[in-house]
Amino acid sequence: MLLTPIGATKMTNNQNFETILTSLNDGVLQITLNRPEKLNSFNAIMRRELTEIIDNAAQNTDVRCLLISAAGRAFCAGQDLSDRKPLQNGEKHDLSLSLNNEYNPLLRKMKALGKPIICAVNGVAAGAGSSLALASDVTFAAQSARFILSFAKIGLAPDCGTTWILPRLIGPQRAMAMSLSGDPVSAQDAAKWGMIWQCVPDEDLLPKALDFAKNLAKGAPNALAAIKANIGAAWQNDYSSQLDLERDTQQKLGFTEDYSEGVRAFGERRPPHFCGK
Ligand code: LHQ
Repeated sequence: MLLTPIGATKMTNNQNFETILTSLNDGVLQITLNRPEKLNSFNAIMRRELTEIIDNAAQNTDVRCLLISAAGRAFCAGQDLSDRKPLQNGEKHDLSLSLNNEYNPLLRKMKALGKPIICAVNGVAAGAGSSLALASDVTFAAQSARFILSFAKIGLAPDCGTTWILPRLIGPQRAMAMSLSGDPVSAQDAAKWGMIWQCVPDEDLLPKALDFAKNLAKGAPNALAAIKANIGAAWQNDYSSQLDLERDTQQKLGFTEDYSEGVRAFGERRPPHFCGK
């Protein structure tokens, strides 16, 4: 599926990113992986730039929601394997270095970011490309997209958080079969299994994902941050701790201006205007 990012004419690359396009409209920071000739595979520059974009988004109160997608026919083919050829002296790469120094910090930052990250998977998502989609908070995929845990095909095991997230989303049996075989899973199956939020017709992907993101951008930022944190925490907490966490969260949110505004707007039968306080 060939995609032109929505609002491509408005895309600003004022930070001079080499591998990623960004634009900020209506509170939505649209992030477009832009190495289509390499199927948007991750090289060191793209890892660094994506991390910088997440860092900047954390600081920028104009950014209320993020939307990650990609240019061209693929979403992301994972690690750029041309960077992984044996070194000239015949030595092998220590793969823990890029995981420890680049991928893992990026993924931790995505999870820690107090703003929702929407992902629109426009084509194949392989290896770390699948992991990126899974690490997002809400993932849409085009009907023609597929997810491939291609790690085993090149003699590796899934990384970038996949072995943690995937069994929790789709159960250990499906996660195991996907990981061992490296067989592609269609967007339709991914949606049926709960690996992603929705599979949509190719031409609807960006409009639907953007609509969803724009709606979230109008939401109460503290509430959205709390929802993201609490659903994330639920995977580790027991029931009783989660009840305590919900109580503490609701206490904090109950003191916000946005909660007062939400209740007032409900009474006045008008949309709320949330300010993030
Ligand atoms: C590529 C790539 C690619 C470079 C297609 N790199 N060029 C983390 C940390 C540390 C270490 C290691 O790994 C990781 C995590 C990982 O992500 S490991 C997994 C790495 N990714 C893969 O193994 C996927 C490799 N690619 C594929 O299996 C296929 O290309 C897919 C299924 C993605 C797409 O298949 P097709 O649609 O048939 O396209 P293609 O294979 O013909 O590729 C098109 C071009 O893109 C081709 O280049 P060319 O110059 O011949 O047109 C490929 O060489 C290039 N490409 N993936 N990862």
